[in-house]
Amino acid sequence: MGARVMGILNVTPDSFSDGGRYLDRAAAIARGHQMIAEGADVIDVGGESTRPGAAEVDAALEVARVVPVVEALAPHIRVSVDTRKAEVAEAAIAAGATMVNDISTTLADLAASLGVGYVVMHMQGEPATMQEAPSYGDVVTEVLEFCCEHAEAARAAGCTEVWIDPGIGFGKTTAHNLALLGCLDRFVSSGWPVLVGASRKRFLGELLGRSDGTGIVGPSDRVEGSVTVATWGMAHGVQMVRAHDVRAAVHAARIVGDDGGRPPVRLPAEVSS
Ligand code: HH2
Repeated sequence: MGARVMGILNVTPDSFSDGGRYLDRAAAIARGHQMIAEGADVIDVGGESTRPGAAEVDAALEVARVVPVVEALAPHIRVSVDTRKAEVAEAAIAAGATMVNDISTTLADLAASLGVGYVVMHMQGEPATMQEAPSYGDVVTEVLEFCCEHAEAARAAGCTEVWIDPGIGFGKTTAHNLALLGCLDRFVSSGWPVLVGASRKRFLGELLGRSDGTGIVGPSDRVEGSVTVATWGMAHGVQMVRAHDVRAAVHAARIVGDDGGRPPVRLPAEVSS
């Protein structure tokens, strides 16, 4: 089976990759069913972009975007809600979501009291300004300590399912992202289940653009890079990847296999014999 895949479904006009594609409710629900068919384990429904520079969305608008989609998909698959707002998380849970993906690390008490899973993600600053001047002493140690402290606090608050996520691209330069990805085994060794979301992010466009001299490549040209990073993560024991391209991520998870792909990556019997 391998690592789990969390499919990304942004019901927003402005998300950096799928913005505007699923703002229409029917289109969002159809995409959700497509991701189910592609093998997603969880669908992460968001009603507010948190891309660099994004402004906050009013809670009522976010609820109106997210709730009907959660309601339609929750009978068919596990749904998580990607939000920073208690009001939105509560409404999504009432509609069937069983996980809170909280980039602001403020909703642990709520997740505990409603008995749902909780994701602790690291972010330096706020989306509106986080990419202006990200700065760390030792990025890996600082992000890992942040994740573990918040995960402990969430557990102390009563959460029984807590994930940690280094927050690729959230107040981080390309060098910071690469340092974190290079040390995922330290996150895995913490004992908390690790989620990584690098899908189609800008640093991939920078790395690809640099190598062929054409500048930063756009989100739709970052699919293979996303699968590469997801595979890397799974091979280092990451237990869930957040992905726009669900089919590709599911295939990667199947190839890497059950044991987190501890090297060497497993081979099917017929290939290894
Ligand atoms: N990345 C994004 C949003 N939510 N949650 C977790 N746990 N980890 C991530 O890396 C993460 C996240 C940003 O990606 P996306 O949802 O595609 O874009 P946008 O914020 O523009 O809607």
